[in-house]
Amino acid sequence: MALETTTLFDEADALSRQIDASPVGNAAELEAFRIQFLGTKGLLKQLFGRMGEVPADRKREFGQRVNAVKELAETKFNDAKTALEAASAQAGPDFDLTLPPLPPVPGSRHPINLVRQKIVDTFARIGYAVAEGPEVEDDWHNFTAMGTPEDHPARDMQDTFYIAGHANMLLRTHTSPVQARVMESQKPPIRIIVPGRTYRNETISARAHCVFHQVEGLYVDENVSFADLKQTLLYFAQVMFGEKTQIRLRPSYFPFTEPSAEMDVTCLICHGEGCPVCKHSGWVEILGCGMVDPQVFENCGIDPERYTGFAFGMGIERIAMLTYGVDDIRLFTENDLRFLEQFKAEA
Ligand code: 2U9
Repeated sequence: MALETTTLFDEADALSRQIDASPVGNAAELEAFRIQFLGTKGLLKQLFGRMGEVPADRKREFGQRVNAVKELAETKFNDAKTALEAASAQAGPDFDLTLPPLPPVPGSRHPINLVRQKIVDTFARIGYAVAEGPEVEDDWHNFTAMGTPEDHPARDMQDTFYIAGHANMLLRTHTSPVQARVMESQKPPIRIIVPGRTYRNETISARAHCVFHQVEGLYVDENVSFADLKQTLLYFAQVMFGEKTQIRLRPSYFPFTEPSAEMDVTCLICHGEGCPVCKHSGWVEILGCGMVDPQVFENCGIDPERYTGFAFGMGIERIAMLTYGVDDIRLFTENDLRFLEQFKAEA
């Protein structure tokens, strides 16, 4: 009897070690553990069932020992169950393949694209055709034909991206070479609007970027005058920014136009009242323009004795910033959805 009692106590100890060693790392192991140790026919129940074999004076001690082993099993079971539930909650619920799909998230047009389209549409209404050309240009079309001589500082490596290993090839610094190419291949009248990406070796900041967008325009025919230029740009400003918009032209200089001017419009934000955007002047600069220099016509095979023309150019980013009140040009290239989604209603 004494020997058997020792064996039952030893069995309780062995069961405790077995519980310790049993794996409960996943749902299947946990369920097997429950059945083996805690189930109605489990090892703990079986050991309790042998109480009859324990002498009366040690029954209490044996009951306490088996209860301690049972507690060990229950604690291990409950801890593992909690841990598994937490892990599966983190992994998310299983997919229910019968659920209908989430509605598609509609995209939106980029603000640069919206402004470009509005400019192009405005000129299309008065007979301008869109012209496009290569972003990798030769220095003849980008600089020489446009009146920028070989020793001009704009040609410096610091201002222009040259194509390594290809002498005289560069990333266009403006869209003007497209107009030069059109004039080489077409006879006047020419009425074109030229949107496109341009490159300048600028240090990137809130105000400047090395990749930006321009729209330029060119009108060549007999008897084109500065008055035509002014009236065309007034029409443009009033369609683009509202019919009450006023314009003013200030004398300026460009290598490809003579005379040249910069055009201001009444401030898009305060409409002339004065605000930080227009620095309280009531006016904001929107574009450059002028009468095409006769030398540029000559360079592109157009007879300057017979034809005159005007041209203008504007930065799309600048107009988008003024229109939407954007204060950092880098937002246009960062593709942050929180920024881009604001233009959804416009698309
Ligand atoms: C040809 C002849 C003349 C295009 C012109 C400007 C004035 C101008 C700037 C505006 C802001 C460039 O993006 S910007 O920095 N452009 O001020 N552009 S006249 O003149 C031409 C173009 C082609 C054959």
